[in-house]
Amino acid sequence: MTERAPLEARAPWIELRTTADDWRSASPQLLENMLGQLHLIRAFEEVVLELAGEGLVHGPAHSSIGQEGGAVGSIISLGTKDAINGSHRGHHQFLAKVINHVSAGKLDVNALVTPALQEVLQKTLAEILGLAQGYCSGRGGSMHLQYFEAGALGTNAIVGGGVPLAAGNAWAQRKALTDNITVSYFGDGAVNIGSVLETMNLAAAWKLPLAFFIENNLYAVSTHVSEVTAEPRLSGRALGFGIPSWKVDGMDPLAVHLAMKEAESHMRTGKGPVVIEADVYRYFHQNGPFPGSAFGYRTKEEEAQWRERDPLLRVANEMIALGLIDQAGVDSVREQALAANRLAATALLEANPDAPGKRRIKPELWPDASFVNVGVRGDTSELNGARTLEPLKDSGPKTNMKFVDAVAGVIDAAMESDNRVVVLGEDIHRLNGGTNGATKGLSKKYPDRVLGTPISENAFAGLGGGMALDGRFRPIVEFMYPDFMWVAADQVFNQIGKARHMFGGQNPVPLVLRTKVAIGSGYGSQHLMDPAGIFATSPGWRIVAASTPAEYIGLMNAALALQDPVLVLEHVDLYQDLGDVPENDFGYQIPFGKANIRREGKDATVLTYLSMVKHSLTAVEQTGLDAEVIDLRWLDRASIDWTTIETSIKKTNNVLIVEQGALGTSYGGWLADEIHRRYFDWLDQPVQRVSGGEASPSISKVLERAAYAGVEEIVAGIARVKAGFGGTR
Ligand SMILES: Cc1ncc(C[n+]2csc(CCOP(=O)(O)OP(=O)(O)O)c2C)c(N)n1
Repeated sequence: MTERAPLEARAPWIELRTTADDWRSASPQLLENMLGQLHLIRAFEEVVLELAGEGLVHGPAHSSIGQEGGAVGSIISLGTKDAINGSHRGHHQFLAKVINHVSAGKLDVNALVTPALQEVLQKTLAEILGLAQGYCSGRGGSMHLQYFEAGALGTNAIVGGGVPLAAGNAWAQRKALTDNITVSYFGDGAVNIGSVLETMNLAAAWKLPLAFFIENNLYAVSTHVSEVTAEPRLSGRALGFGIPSWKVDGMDPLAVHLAMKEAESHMRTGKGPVVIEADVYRYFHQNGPFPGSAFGYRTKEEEAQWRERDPLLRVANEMIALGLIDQAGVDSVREQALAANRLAATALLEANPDAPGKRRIKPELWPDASFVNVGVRGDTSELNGARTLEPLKDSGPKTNMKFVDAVAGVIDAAMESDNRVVVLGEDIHRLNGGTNGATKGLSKKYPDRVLGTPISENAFAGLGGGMALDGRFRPIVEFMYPDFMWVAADQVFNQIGKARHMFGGQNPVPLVLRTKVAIGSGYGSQHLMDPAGIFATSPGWRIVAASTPAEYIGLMNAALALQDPVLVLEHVDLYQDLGDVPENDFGYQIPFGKANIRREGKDATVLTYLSMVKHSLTAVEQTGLDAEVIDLRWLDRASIDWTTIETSIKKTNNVLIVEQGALGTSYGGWLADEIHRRYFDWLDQPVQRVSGGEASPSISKVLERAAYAGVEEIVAGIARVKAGFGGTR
């Protein structure tokens, strides 16, 4: 007979409800703070909806009206150094956190709005309207509210997208030996997305002080939670990851506060993450000033029932019952909150001269259109004064070293000299340096800064992004193969690449992402891409690619010094190559934005990078063409060396771009386009290109070789260039 024993989850899962005793024991100041915050936030969003109704809010305005209790209850006890982030519906969390910050956790209901608070309301409203005086200079708007100094890390328009970033912040909180915590807010809809679930696993495995705060308002746009999951008690998700979790009535801010206090003591004492699910309700539709019932997915009766349990009413009534305030006092709080928010709006609006009776945004408050591209990346001033070296031209003493040892060596040196440097990726802590030996020796020397991750590229890339945004640590993230960037695409491109610009251009994102191109290794269709083209056409990223060990050292050092995300490309074909590197020197940088002319010539300019540099040199020698071979080294559009390229093109008047990978996602596409635009008059023929074919390389050796470009294809490319010379040479 089979034996069957019931198993129990390791972590507790409880529902917390308040009693009359809890209200009696709550400190009057706490309740006063709650009442003040709830009213300030409610009135703020009412004004936002008013403006949305007048057509003054460009884009969506997702109000949280009705569900303020979750944010206020959970944030009210947090300090400035505790951090939060949130989703597209984040006005309430942002305001609660910033109000805490500027009021030092103490509101006076008789004089609710201090000048500092008035400024908060105005700057937040200005941001939502897209105005220059907003917290993110108008770049972020309603869905990207960030005020770092207040511990508001930034809200996020990708459902679940902020959660991995919060994990990075939580990692930094703990690693910096603080007991500060990080809270990530998201909705019921986000509970079903990979970013959240991957991060729950990672945070639990690494015991991060991170609260996953679910605002369960029952609807994702118009889809009811019960339609999309078989377990609509969403805090139950935590059990699968060994995370303790609380379910609480979010219309009762004190209940949320008490649950949070329990959760805080868990997190602050190093026990790891928590999940809190607050049942809340948004009175309005997904965005805009109409109720959800107007769109037919829920009833007016349901809305009325939830409104009866309004969190503002709840706190006011409990306080009245306790004799802490009377109705006139509550009315005064409401009036003060409304007046302050109206005043904030008035400061930003004026009568519209073209539409009598209507308002418009004061024209002088818009950002200048010339601000559009400022801060896509930083200004590189952080590299000023760095020691640079051109190691292939340097005549100092040299050591012969394998490329892969240069990778491990320079990371080792960086970790030795800067204990902010942290390395993370799959298996990098084992196998004598990961799958290729590129992190050899590091886990022994720096066991707490070499982090072997779960197979969760989206979560651990985002965690690196969160560390970078936080700034206390310098992550080097490894993707075992470049194609895995698609798995992590949200964090890589929507979050890490866009963060600086989206939040106003000031927030550095110093993250290094290493990956190896493995074309030729037989790993097939899903492992063998060259990602340079995708990164080059995505905002925010810088890209470096070394063709020799000595240049790798200098490029990695520059990448680590930069305040931007930098993709550091490697190639399996290069790992075993030997090259001379400066003796006992892992500390120099390759000059920023400088290509390297590897062969001077006058007949054609060959632009290439990574392993294709050596193949191009071979091909040029085979053909006898007097070509100038330029190793680009810096590949992104902001760092590429136009001076060297231009000088060469003006000399040769012919260009061949050489890359190894597939045609569709190729790097050369944008570069050829740019060269045509910049140097059309100097070109004797269209830019010629060598790349792989349309197919991603297959596992079959023959088909793989047919799919990518090598020496033969470069020779053929050179022949095409020669054919284009015409009769003059
Ligand atoms: C990855 C992603 N998918 C879809 C959307 C479009 N979208 C924006 S908000 C939303 C609903 C989110 O619901 P929930 O997570 O419950 O948050 P709520 O709006 O209820 O606060 C959707 C589908 C998005 N922004 N991101």
